[in-house]
Amino acid sequence: MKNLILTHILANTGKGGKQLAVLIDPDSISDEAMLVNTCKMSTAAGADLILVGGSLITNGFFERCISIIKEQTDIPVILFPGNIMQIDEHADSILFLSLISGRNPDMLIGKHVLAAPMLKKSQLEVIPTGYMLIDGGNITSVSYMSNTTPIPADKSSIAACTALAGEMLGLRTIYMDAGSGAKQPIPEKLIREVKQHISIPLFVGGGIRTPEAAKAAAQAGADIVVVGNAIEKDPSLIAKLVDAVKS
Ligand code: 1GP
Repeated sequence: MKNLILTHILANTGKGGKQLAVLIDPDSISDEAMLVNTCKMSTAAGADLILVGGSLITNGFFERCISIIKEQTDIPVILFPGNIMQIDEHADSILFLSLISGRNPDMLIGKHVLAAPMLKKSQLEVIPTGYMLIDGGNITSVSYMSNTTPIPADKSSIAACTALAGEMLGLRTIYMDAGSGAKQPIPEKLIREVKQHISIPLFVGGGIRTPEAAKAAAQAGADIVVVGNAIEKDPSLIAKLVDAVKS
């Protein structure tokens, strides 16, 4: 299986480079023009990655969403699936998420057994990822839908040991998420402690709404800062977020 995107992420992380990932939730796209605009803005701003996924897709726009993104931009498209229905081989790769902050066996391995044969047949690059939910001050869709309890935001050592165990199990990246629309983004102290314990790339997202918050996450140790909601509301923010993360 090709490893182009992970290799690129590792090369960047190895040099201390920071990346911005634009998260597109197909369920939040009200019209195709809006999606085309987000792709154009992402390309012009130099965003590094586009993640596609959501807790629930009710508008049937998943496959079409990916094909529009692929038509509009050369930025790598990574699936960030909320469930096993969100697999489309027109994307470039998939974060194969094991929800290691939770104790729901279905999210740790169960869904993966169902998805594995589909992924094996596809051309998608599979990136094994330890997915960790951190409490962002409100109950988010992902915590409700996954039936798991997030790690408390002031328990940095639990987060650090969880990420370390994920790396020891062979996972290739860690994604720490306060959940889409979190009241509070993940505290810098927690990001810093997790980063000190692992050597694999670290995605951080959830509740990041401003260039300042994106910069703070990157400086604390996030290798890839993920922003969704704020960009949906104002795509012109992408350029400022890219500048902030890379500055
Ligand atoms: C959610 O980490 C992502 O899974 C992004 O969150 O939509 O709050 O930016 P936001």
